[in-house]
Amino acid sequence: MNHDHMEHMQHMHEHGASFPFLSLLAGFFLLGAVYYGFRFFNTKYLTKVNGYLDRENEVWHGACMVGMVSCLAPTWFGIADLFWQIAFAVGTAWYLVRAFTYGRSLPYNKQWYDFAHAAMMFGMWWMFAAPVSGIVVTVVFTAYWTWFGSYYAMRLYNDFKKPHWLSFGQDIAHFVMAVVMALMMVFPATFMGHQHNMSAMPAHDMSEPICTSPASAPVPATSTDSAAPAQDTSAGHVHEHHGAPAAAK
Ligand SMILES: [Cu+2]
Repeated sequence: MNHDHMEHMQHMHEHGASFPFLSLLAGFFLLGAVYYGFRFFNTKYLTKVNGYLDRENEVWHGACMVGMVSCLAPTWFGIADLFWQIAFAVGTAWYLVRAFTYGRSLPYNKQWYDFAHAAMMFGMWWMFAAPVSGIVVTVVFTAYWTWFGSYYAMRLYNDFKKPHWLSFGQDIAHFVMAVVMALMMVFPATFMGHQHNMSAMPAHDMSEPICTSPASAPVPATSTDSAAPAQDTSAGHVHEHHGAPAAAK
């Protein structure tokens, strides 16, 4: 087996394995968006089950779900990064204001819920903006998402005692989001695989946002999933970019 062939197999493997993984995750969050859409519109049902209505919660949770889809499968909707940067900045501010004002007088609410959601919005904003980077950022966000995920793992466990699809839906949505976010912080390159040729950037530039739409970050033709097999037929020079960072961009 020659070197070129091995590289070819590696190439095929990347496109065969990473693409469905990210798409499946995106599909999950798309379901989450549908779920929060349902919650938003079925006000009577929600009031009956929960005993209260909080439509801004449904809006912002839905935004998080669509934002996750945009991050994992940027071509599905083609929403610009700038949109999410603005939306999640507003969301962060929204929950901070809420935490200190009217959120405190909502009988079903707790102040720490609003802080947790402000941090959730901030985490989403970070995915699309990533103004600075470094080990401290990684550790802080990973710690936050691990705490967030653990809390919802506990709630999922409790869901089995008194099952209801509404509470299960919100708990699984939060839990999976926390797990994916924590993994994104630790393995950013894995989650950029859909848009970038992973092996072309072994030392991923940490200052680059993990979530970038195709519009704001045009990718080289060799990185598109559908075009890949056709380019693998020549004598082997097509793969030079794998080991040569200078040729990658
Ligand atoms: Cu929430």
